[in-house]
Amino acid sequence: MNAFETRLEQLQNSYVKLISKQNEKLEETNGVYSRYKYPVLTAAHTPLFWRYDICEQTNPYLMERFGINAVFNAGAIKWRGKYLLVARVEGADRKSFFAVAESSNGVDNFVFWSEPVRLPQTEEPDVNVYDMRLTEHEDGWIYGLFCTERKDPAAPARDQSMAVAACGIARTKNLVEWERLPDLRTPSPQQRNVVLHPEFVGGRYAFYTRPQDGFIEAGSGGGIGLGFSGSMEDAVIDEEVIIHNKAYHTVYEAKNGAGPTPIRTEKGWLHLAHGVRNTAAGLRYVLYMFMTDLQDINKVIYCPGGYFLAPQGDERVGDVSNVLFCNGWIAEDDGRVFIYYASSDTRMHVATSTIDQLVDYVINTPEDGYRSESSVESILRIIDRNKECIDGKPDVKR
Ligand code: M1P
Repeated sequence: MNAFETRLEQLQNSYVKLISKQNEKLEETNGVYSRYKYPVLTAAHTPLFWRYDICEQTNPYLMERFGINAVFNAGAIKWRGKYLLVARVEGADRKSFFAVAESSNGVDNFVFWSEPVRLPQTEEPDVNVYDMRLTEHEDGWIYGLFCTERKDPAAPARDQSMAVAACGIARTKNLVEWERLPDLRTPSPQQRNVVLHPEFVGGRYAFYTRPQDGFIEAGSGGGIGLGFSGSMEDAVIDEEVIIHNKAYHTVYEAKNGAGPTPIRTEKGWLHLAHGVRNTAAGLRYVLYMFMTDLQDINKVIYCPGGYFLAPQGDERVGDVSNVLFCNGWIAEDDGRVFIYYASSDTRMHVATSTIDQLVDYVINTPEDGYRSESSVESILRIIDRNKECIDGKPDVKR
């Protein structure tokens, strides 16, 4: 074998080793969910065919021709028996695009489909697209709502970072061919983290929104909003009502945003969202949960205090460190839930739980009392209950 062939074989061997690796559920758990040892998708999971020209004549050094920087913030869906992630794949050039990866068991061996998603454009082409939420709507379509980012036309020449974020909409029946619809129009100047509710509400489409004044700062906007539109072909929301706002001294003090499509349970709609606060080390993104009423989806009926999932160990470090973000989960008919979350804008992980565990967590975790004294009171209530429970059982450890 010559040097080219040897290198190609090495590349192929390490790729096959990576996509064949079995994941391991971590033993340590808080009883609510279990994490897994290895990320389910990374930049190295992207096919060699996308990154390398493997013709010796045109690429004698077998150089990478298109670098991939990160794979993160994936939408998720169970489709024809497979677990699919529609990942945000970010090139070395900073541009993101979408690509579908599939697995047979949802926890390992995710393999990308042969080509990235060919996303049709609107009259105003996207500069950057990211964070697709997939919703199997009762109208029969699978919708992908995502952020489309374009340069702010009002940006002065000295500022090449000013952008406008809006909600792009595409729909599909097979996750291969996508129909692009006009971007969502709302009263807010910018939108990110928009999620489509899976059912009609009063005959209309319902959207969870995140109004914001500027590109990064939610500003006077912020909070998770709810708005309605009679159509998806020309989706317009006239009024956004905030159903879960940012709040002082919480994990969603600076901003928050809806995560994946909510899951219907007997007790209410389960929501997973991200909350952001500012620290001396920069923004910290964690995941939190809440539940809304089945009949009145703008009514939050339970909201456990604090975070549900926060960056831990290696998850803390990446391109944008100290970030967990989730825009995809899969609820199985047997009650299992696969939560696909990204760490530090770099890689994808999975955590598993069940509907019963998540509902129990949401209903029985004390709410945020907004003061240290209330936290102590919550602990004292648990201690009191434990005292009653162990009464006459001398062996129980305190
Ligand atoms: O870098 C962290 C996240 O920042 C944005 O989320 P939000 O609009 O809620 O602040 C998004 O760009 C997201 O993709 C990113 O993971």
